[in-house]
Amino acid sequence: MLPASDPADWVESAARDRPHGLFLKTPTGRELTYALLRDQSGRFAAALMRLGVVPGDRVAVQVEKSVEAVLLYVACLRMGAVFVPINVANTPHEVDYFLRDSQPKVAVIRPADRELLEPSATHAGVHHVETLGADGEGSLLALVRQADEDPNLSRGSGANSLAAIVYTSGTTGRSKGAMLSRVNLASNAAVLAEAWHFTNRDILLHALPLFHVHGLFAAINTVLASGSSLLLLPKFDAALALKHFPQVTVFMGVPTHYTRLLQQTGLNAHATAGVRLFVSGSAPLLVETHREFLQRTGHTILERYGMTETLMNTSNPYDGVRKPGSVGPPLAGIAVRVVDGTTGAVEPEADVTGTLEVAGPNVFAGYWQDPEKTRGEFTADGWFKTGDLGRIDCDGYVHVVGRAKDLVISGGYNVYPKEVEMELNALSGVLESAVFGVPHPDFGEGVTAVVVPQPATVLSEADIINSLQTRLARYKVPKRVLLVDELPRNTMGKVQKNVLRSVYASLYSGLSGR
Ligand code: MLC
Ligand code: AMP
Repeated sequence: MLPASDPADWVESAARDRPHGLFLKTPTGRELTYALLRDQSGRFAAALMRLGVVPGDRVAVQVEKSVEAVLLYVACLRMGAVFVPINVANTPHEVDYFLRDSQPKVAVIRPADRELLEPSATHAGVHHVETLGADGEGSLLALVRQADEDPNLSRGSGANSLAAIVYTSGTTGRSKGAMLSRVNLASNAAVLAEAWHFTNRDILLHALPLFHVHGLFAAINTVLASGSSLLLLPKFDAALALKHFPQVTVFMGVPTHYTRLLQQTGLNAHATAGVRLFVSGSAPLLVETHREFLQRTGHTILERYGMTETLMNTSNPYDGVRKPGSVGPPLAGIAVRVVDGTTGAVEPEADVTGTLEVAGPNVFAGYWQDPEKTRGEFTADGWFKTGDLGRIDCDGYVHVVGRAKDLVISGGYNVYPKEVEMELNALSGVLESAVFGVPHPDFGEGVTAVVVPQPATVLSEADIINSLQTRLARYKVPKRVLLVDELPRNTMGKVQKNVLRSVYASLYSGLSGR
């Protein structure tokens, strides 16, 4: 296995050993060698240091995907600052919470958002607000240009110091920051580089967002740890991805990427001939998608399973059987077990379904400023409770069969119904609501709401959706809101979401894939 060196060493050793090796290129012809990555990320780090950032300080970032956004991330890694990525879809209301909670020293935001977000930042005690646009414009680059490319970088206080805080919603409706240490990142990247046979000859087509663990850590860190290269697309677009396959050797995507690729008539063995590996994760890949992709391209998608709190846990093998519908055995050094959801007893037998628990160097350090929540998510013997339901078959392959947690995964983004229900219930005229997911041909699951209006109140679906859009990121806003007289409840008074899921199972079946 590759040694799990500190993330700062990835850049320094690649720049020293292969200064002319390519780290990143873009479709518009920009290229960065590893030597340039070292120098330019050094300048970003020096600029942050001039703003007073020291190891352990948080740097919150809500910017469009760009080469500069990657450099900013790498700079934080190298100088021991704690990177706090924020989804660009998050509304000012949501960003306000992230800033107050993470208390960053510096917030880097899109130029157009300065006026909107500066009051929140000031209120949250952020020392400096800098801007960075998709083409590198904004105040941050002005600082970077004046900065030294070879500053004296300290990377923090050791392997267990924090590298990132990534927000993830929860069943209580409140987002919590998952604290990821340098060793979490380093060990996972080393394991993935080894498991997926990354070498410095690989080029990864990067079409994922930069604010989640998939695009940031599974993708970029694996490339950094193996000295390979990225072809950075600004976002996923199936036609564009197809056009770029001849230039790359690896693609990582969520299931929606694969279903959209399958709608491209040009997707075939010839178009994908140079790609040695297609990886899928973040949501369940349908067996039909797996089979159809194999039929059309001759490639067997490799499915893996991860979480914000644990990075990647399991992966189908590179060599060996990649079972459709399974996420593969645990990765090297990581343990996965199945426990009885009620008693917590470990299931010794294969093929028994229960709750999945994980242990290993990949498991996060806890939730930011929430020791109580952290305690609740770990067992007494130190295993992390994933909230996923699964079984391990007799070959040791894990199958994720459902979720114990009330969660919808839409296009690879997690949506916790509670968060949406809280916003719905706060709307005038709403008596109560329930949010759930049902099959959606494009997003896998479509966020869906039923709403009971207050007596003698007239509500409209369009008005409700419009109101929610000012509060919640658009991917969390229900694709449909159905007005009903009452919610189905069991004898205990609990809303029966399984009934709702079954009643509305074909709500989106008339839609095409996109
Ligand atoms: C966009 N929209 C979505 C959506 N993405 N709605 C529901 N679910 C989604 N995932 C909405 C937008 O709000 C907009 O709505 C409309 O779709 C078009 O927006 P867009 O920006 O043009 O969308 P598009 O580019 O097509 O995005 C779809 C997507 C994207 C699938 C490419 O969602 C995506 O990149 N998903 C990847 C998410 C990811 O990286 N997950 C990893 C999490 S880490 P309107 O109303 O404005 O028209 C993790 C751990 C692990 O899970 O194991 O990896
Ligand atoms: P997140 O909190 O955004 O990191 O999402 C993590 C969740 O995504 C996991 O707990 C799973 O429910 C789900 N997930 C990730 N990968 C897979 C996969 N390959 N199959 C099924 N579910 C997955």
